[in-house]
Amino acid sequence: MTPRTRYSLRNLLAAARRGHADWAPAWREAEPKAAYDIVIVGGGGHGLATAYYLAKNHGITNVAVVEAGWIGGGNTGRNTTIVRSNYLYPESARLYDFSLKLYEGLSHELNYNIMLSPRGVVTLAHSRHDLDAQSRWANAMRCNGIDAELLDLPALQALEPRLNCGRDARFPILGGFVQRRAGPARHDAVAWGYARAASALGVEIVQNCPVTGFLTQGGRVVGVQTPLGPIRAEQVALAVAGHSSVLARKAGVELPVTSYALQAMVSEPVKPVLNTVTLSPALGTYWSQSDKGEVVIGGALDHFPSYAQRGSFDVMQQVLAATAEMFPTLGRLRLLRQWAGIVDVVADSSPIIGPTPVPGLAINCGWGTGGFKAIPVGGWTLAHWLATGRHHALAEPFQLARFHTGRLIDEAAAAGIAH
Ligand code: FAD
Ligand code: PYC
Repeated sequence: MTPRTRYSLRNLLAAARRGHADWAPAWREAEPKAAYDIVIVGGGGHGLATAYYLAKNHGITNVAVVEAGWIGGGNTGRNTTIVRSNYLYPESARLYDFSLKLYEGLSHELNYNIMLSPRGVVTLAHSRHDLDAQSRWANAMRCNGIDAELLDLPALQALEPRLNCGRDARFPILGGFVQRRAGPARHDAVAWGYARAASALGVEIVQNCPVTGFLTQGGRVVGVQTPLGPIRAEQVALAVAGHSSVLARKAGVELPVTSYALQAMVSEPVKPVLNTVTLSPALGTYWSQSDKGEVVIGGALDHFPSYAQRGSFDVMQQVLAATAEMFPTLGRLRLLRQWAGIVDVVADSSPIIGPTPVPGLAINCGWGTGGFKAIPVGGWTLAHWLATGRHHALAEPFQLARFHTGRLIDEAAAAGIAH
């Protein structure tokens, strides 16, 4: 044993005895002040990223993020971490690819390893119709300057050798396509990285503080009500995902959002068995392997609206049956955990970013099953609106007003897991 390793072992022992007692907190835990320039409701990725970019891009630091539970405890810490920009329409392609580019530099930007792993996201085709739709989809991506490669069966099998590509499979595969720049990232790290960086710039993070209502004056929102008392603000921004419609209604805003449970599960950890993230939109199921070795298996939305954060048994059963058919080797694994999050679904499967009809109240919601990948761009563009009172060009098409003008951007087909 070298002197150096002896020294580190001594340090390790001392650290084990001390526990976490003298660790510096990554962000300051604040008691709310009476007033801020901006209060952001919801300490998920979108709320925290909004706070960070307000401070970083616009120099606005008199900001509080007010979170009902713990930061990242909502969908941001419950998702299956797929980051991709393989959308169909130019508006979405621009939005999600900007986000992917921010993700590509995020570990460096935040000085926090978010473990982005561009291992490729594969979408499977099970029919002639799927193949035609995917050719159009991949070609649209390339026209929008985003990488996409169509895959025939041998290419697919080479990429993912354990995938059941047999002719006699219950769900035969005809081909697919891959976005190679896409892949998973560590979800908690995204929340913690933004929280730490925002806090370092002066943003206050208040946890265990549910917003229960709004302060209004002359028809304008001028703050929020909480169990810790009222907090005044020149502007309030909501980033509460599945709770958006409930909370917005308290300010008199009706949102075209329906909330559903979306579930996922992980197996016991095993050595590397999956190379990519693979989705079968037709089966409503997808698979990847975490860096710890757990096989991550996700399913489609529950069939009915709900705020019960657990996910129903019939979806789980269907997902596991599809898993055993598509990856027969995975059929022998034991499940370790199953969980769900409440996601905010909008009719055209696209987000809502910007003002509401009530002055002083802005919103970021409607990401449904797919907003983890959009955390950087959601934060960037909402911060732009709050700081300047103007839409960021990327967010302009995604206003709430589109439900009046009818200019919907229907991304249901590219939503990965439909929402
Ligand atoms: P959240 O992270 O949910 O944060 C909202 C916060 O608001 C919560 O912390 C909540 O406690 C808080 N809040 C609610 N009400 C109040 C209140 N009254 N006062 C104060 N705070 C409040 N997306 C992808 O891109 N890729 C994926 O692979 C993917 N997989 C998914 C798998 C599952 C199982 C689930 C559930 C979702 C998945 N998503 C995925 C979707 C993604 O997780 C969400 O779109 C994204 O995390 C939304 O982030 P957010 O910050 O808006 O919401
Ligand atoms: O947005 O890629 C996605 C996704 C897949 C499963 C759930 N969300």
